[in-house]
Amino acid sequence: MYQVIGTAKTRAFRVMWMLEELGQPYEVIPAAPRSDEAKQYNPSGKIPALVDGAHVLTDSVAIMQYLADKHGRLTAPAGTPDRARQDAMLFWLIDEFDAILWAAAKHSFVFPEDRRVPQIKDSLKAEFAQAAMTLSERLEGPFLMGEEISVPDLLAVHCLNWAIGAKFPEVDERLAKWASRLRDRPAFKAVRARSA
Ligand SMILES: N[C@@H](CCC(=O)N[C@@H](CS)C(=O)NCC(=O)O)C(=O)O
Repeated sequence: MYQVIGTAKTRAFRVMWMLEELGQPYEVIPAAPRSDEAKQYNPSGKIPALVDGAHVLTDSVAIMQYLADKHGRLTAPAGTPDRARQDAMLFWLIDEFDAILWAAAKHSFVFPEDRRVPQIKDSLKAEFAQAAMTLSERLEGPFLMGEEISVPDLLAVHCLNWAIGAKFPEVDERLAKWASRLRDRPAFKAVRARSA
């Protein structure tokens, strides 16, 4: 059985959501970031990690994509133009959503107080709002890549949830409705229920 290292309050949520979508059983080892337990799986202390048999894999997006590839769902096949477009969306979300939210977190509570620059947060919020607008304009079908749910949908919705928690600006109605449909999925709700 897969083991997910990390709690649902962190990026480990993404991995749990993917496993639920794939219908794969998993066990959660609720290690906190930077804890000794987390360091047993990833020397940097970062979570999530995934234990798959003899392998320990790290980075939430790499893990989601690995699982999608391995089980042949929620992804376009590797080596196709559709996959290149899906990967481009994934990397764009990492740059424009995840990295912005992470920078805000670092300047809110991750860095020691003397390294925080709280003034940067207004600029990060504006940048995020712009990216959310761009994403909304790109939404063409029920899912980010069209008719089928894929890895970028999970990453984007997790980031939007994170943004709400971090008190970032609200997104427009189109994006909010799309995110709310994703949150209605049984797999999303199963992670919430399991971690309640
Ligand atoms: N790119 C990595 C980032 C992992 C990450 O920074 N995780 C946070 C928790 S959500 C963490 O472990 N932070 C502790 C630290 O940065 O020292 C991923 O997506 O898994």
